[in-house]
Amino acid sequence: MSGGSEFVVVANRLPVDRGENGWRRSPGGLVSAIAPVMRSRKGTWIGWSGSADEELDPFETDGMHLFPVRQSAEDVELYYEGFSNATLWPLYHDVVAPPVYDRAMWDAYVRVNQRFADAAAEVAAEDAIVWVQDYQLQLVPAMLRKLRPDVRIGFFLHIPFPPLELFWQLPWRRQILEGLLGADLVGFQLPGAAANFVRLCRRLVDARNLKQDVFWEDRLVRARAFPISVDVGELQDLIGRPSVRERADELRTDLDDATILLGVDRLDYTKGISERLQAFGELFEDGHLKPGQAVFVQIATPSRERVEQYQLLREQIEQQVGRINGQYGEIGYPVVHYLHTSYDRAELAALYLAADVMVVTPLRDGMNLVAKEYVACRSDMRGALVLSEFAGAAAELKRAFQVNPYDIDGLKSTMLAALNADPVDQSRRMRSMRKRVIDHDVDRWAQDFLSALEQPHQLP
Ligand code: GDG
Repeated sequence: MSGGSEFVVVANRLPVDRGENGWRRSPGGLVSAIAPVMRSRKGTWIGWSGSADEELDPFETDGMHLFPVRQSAEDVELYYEGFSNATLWPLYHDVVAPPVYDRAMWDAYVRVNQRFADAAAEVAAEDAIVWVQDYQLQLVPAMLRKLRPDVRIGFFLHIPFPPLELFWQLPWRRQILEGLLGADLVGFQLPGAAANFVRLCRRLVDARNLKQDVFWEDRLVRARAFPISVDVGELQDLIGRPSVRERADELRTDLDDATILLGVDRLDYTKGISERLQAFGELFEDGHLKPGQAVFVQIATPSRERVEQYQLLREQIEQQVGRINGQYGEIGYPVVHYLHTSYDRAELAALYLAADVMVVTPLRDGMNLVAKEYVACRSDMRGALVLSEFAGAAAELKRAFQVNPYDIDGLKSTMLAALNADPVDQSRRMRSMRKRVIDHDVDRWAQDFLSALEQPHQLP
């Protein structure tokens, strides 16, 4: 049985959100990079609508065919909040929080992955290209291959792939690995992640390999790095708008022309928010900064609010912000502005334009698009980027002020260096980082992945 789509994307979420006037395309680079390919190739996007227990027929929006996959409230709890976000997410991010290993969560993960694979098998045309996204769907490649050996399957992991020594903890390590090996091409953010995967294939399932090509069940599975990027065109359009520039000026005025340090993150324990606030507070304690002279704006977008670790993190960060402001702020001059909310893209662009120092200090991050967005927005060649060595983006943004986020003294001295960088140094660094981001935007990422997937590859 085959369907009519030559090109199929399978992702946990559909690329749309429900607005007041119906469905709207979700913001973000992945959707805008893939949308043109979807249109030109009669593509279908398979995913969940975001509401539990919702039965939706396939529909069309913004020139894309969408094929909703249902999830019950129990699936959301066990497969999404559970196995995806309480097991895999911390395990793949250097176990910065302890992963939960729960058999009922695993059973739900298998069940929901099968549902996605069945949907892909139903909609894919003969010899179609199917592109599966991310850690929630690692079993889909092998499940789909079993149903539809004719299709070409690509998989891209947006988060890090851990070293063997950590992956080994997973009670279902073999099943996950064999799930991924169902793909023809497995894409990672960094070459190191691809190397971790290949090493694991050798050790766990005795697969032979030639460099990054793995031989598995009479097939060739290629592991490669494709660092994801941002939609430079969209950001350039935003910063060109007079309203965005006016808003950036207004933000600076509202903050009394203090030096602005900015953090923009989902409220997630991998993002190193607490470490950076600790370091910033100590700069006041040590007398390097004075209230009114510098201010930290931390946007913390609500995320995974039903997962316990995230609830604890929120309490911890909010207490910390209160403590820092109580200790170092003055009337009219809080030192940290903490905003637990999400903004539209125009407001984010205005914040990027207003920020003197962008502080991106994850403890581990697959890539980190915020760092690249900041660089893409600074066509004025001003501003400085403090960037964790543990963000995938550090491999490309070599001229950022790089830092080990676990080292609080290092964070302090690096923030100070970024704050005090002279304009010539800032502009040299920014020019070099911008070249990289502009030459390697998200369109190029999607094209590179898809052309590698479509390349003929046979066993030697
Ligand atoms: C995963 C990986 C990898 C944030 N706040 C708002 C908002 N954002 C946007 C940012 C950025 C995106 O969300 C966040 O992307 P990141 O890459 O920083 O982080 P994750 O969400 O953890 O993403 C990561 C990425 O996948 C892609 O492969 O880079 O390593 O963890 O675009 O601008 N957008 C809006 N309002 C907000 O308040 N509209």
